[in-house]
Amino acid sequence: MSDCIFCKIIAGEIPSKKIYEDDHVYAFHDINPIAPVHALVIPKKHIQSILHISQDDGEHVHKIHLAIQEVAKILGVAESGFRVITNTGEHGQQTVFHIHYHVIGGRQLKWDM
Ligand code: DGP
Repeated sequence: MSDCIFCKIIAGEIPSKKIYEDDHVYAFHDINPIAPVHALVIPKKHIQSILHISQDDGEHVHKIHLAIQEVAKILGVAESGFRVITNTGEHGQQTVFHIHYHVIGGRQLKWDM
């Protein structure tokens, strides 16, 4: 989508700090981290939110989870643990409407972060 900032990041039109990339997934550091580790893992396919995943998106969803494993290992939080969050819609405080998985860790997290 031409007006989507995450599509522009995937295309290299907006700079980002890449952590991991494969055919289906791009992962990069969040611009506004809330913890020592705060990555965003996104499908290269533009999917608006968790509510917009279709029956045909199984490979994207699978590859995102495998990429999250890789990101956790690369950033050194696979052993200590981390949290994965997908904000959805207004009450979920979703601000970028290209589905993304926050990978947060590097410190002890509480339920209210
Ligand atoms: P959410 O509230 O779940 O939609 O989170 C969107 C996240 O995206 C937020 O934590 C900040 C991050 N973000 C927004 N614009 C950019 C950008 O241009 N670059 C990077 N690296 N992160 C961004």
